[in-house]
Amino acid sequence: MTSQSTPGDIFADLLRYNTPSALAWVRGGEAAPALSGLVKFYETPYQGVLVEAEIFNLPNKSAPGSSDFYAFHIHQNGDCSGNFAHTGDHYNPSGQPHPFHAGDFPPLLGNEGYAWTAFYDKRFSIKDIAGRSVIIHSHADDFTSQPSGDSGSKIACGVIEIMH
Ligand SMILES: [Cu+2]
Ligand SMILES: [Zn+2]
Repeated sequence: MTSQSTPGDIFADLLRYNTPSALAWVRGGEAAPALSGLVKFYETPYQGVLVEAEIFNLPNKSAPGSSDFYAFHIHQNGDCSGNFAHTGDHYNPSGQPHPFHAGDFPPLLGNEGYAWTAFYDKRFSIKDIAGRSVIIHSHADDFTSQPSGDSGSKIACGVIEIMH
């Protein structure tokens, strides 16, 4: 009997046995001081990058109107100072509209404040995103509105650091 590995099998092994090529420690700002988490970026045997995120203490799970989805992006600048006022626009090296920015991610899904996700992404390389920021927003991304999906304020930020 033979068994063939799918990309998903390879990705599961990467998450379990490998160290990421880059990571971002994410910290909440004024609106979500208890928020913390880690986003990891893995090289794959393919052209794209495997991204895994684990986030704790997302803030507005019981707020009226909250969908419990949180927009999740790479922003241009790796500067989380000033309650994230200096992170710039979505990472968008090819001048596309939202949600075709290279920095547009699938949203986080909160579960009583906890989110875990992993996805495969061919829109950037790890060297492209080094020194930029990962941002979590207060609301869902509508994947339509320009320039950033009408996703509310920036509630958390982390700078993407290459691991050596
Ligand atoms: Cu954003
Ligand atoms: Zn975007």
